[in-house]
Amino acid sequence: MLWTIAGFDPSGGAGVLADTQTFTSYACESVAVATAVTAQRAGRLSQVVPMTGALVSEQWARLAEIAGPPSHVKLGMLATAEIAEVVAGLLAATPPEHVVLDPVLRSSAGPALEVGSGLLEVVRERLLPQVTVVTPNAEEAGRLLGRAAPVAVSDAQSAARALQSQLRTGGTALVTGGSLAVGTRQLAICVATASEDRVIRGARAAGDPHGTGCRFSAALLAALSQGRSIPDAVRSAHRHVAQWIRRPASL
Ligand code: PXL
Repeated sequence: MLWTIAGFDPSGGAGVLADTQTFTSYACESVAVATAVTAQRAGRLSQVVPMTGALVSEQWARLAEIAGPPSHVKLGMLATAEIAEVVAGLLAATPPEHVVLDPVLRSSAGPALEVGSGLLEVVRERLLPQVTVVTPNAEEAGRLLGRAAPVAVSDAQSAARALQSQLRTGGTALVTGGSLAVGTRQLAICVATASEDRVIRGARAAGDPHGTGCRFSAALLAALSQGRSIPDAVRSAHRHVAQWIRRPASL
């Protein structure tokens, strides 16, 4: 059973709907805890209303009563420092086998999702040490490290290495996203594991980035839950997202 803790995007482009769709396409069962309700469509996000920390905790508790504590968790938009604190406490109480963090700090659709003050600090101090895989894009990697967003692949690789040292022992940091282009047709996913640095290249699909980060990290968790190695899971998640970008869009 895979868990996603993330925001609700009614269009299903990003957030919990995107995550559960992705899990289903890997034939994984899943449940979802909503952290915020948004009003948006691709390209226009007009409102974000966060849940309370108490409501997030209640959702988690009811699920745990039927499913037991989670073994595989994906964290997406946590929306507020209060929610991130609650989630950090729940993870610490029963540490899951895998926690994949997609550190949503801002929406690609605009400033409406600029997150509550203090969230960055809670993510850095309370969540990163509990995470087994973190998947920032270049901008998020820069914010997490308090440095400029990496532009060159070599800078992204050193950012991944710096983040890896802050994760749960044995964790993996990936710096990913379409901004890390290699020529016009490929992109680089910079991977830092406990034992090595490597760049995995994938096809660069032209298209709307909305929801790609959510789907990448959800696919990664699904592939890891099926026992795949990190490089295999990364390639699989990349292919999954590239195919999704190329889909005939209806919304
Ligand atoms: O892609 C970032 C993101 C994550 N989660 C939710 C969102 C967005 C961007 O709009 O709405 C719920």
